[in-house]
Amino acid sequence: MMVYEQIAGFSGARLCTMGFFDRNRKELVERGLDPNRLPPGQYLTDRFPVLHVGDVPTYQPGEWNLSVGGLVDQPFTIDLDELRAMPAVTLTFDIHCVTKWSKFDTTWTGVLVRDLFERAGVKATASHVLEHAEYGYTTNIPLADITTDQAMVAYEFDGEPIEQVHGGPVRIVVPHLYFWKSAKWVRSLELCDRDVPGFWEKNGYSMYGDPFIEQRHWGD
Ligand SMILES: Nc1nc2c(c(=O)[nH]1)N[C@H]1C(S)=C(S)[C@@H](COP(=O)(O)O)O[C@H]1N2
Ligand SMILES: [Mo]
Repeated sequence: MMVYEQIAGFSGARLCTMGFFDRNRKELVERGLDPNRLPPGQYLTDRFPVLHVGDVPTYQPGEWNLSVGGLVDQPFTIDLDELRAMPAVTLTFDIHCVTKWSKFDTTWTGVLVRDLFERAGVKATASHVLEHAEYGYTTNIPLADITTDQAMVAYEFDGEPIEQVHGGPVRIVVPHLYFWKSAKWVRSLELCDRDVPGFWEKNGYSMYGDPFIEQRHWGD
């Protein structure tokens, strides 16, 4: 398995008696930021690390589409133009990767997942969602966590189309869970009546992934 990870500027070296993480947290306070925004065991970066398994898809935005299916009344498939025609939200939030970087105030534009689900008509038996992305990446999430007023199918970052390395043309963004729950290059959302482990979840990562209580692995 090939995991591509680019975390510039992080060496983990101890430059003084204080460890990297303590120093990073101290700098955050000095910058006037609320330290409670940084979950335990995380460090703040101003960069935007790129992290994924395998290759970056090479398709053109016109070739992309998204299916909503599984336990819904009206399964449908939507292309990028149709997605862009839906009511959009632009929201700013902090993101947290299980490899310990956090980034504050990232701004995304897209459609709330719950608006897509409303169109599909979620059956009463649905309790979880499996996000399916290009090349077979999957991640599982409770229905309630992907239908918040923040969870979105995003097509812009900082007012520009999402770069392909960051999941463009379209990715999921669910800010309150570790960022592996936010599938890049998302292609379908499957409503399920049980919690089915996705790619990292099968490999020992938490079924839920709350960064504020460090639910990194099974049993956390
Ligand atoms: N399709 C796909 N989505 C993915 C991943 C992946 O490997 N494949 N990695 C996840 C992980 S672990 C993280 S931290 C974020 C990274 O997003 P970024 O590269 O835009 O920072 O994407 C998530 N979504
Ligand atoms: Mo991650």
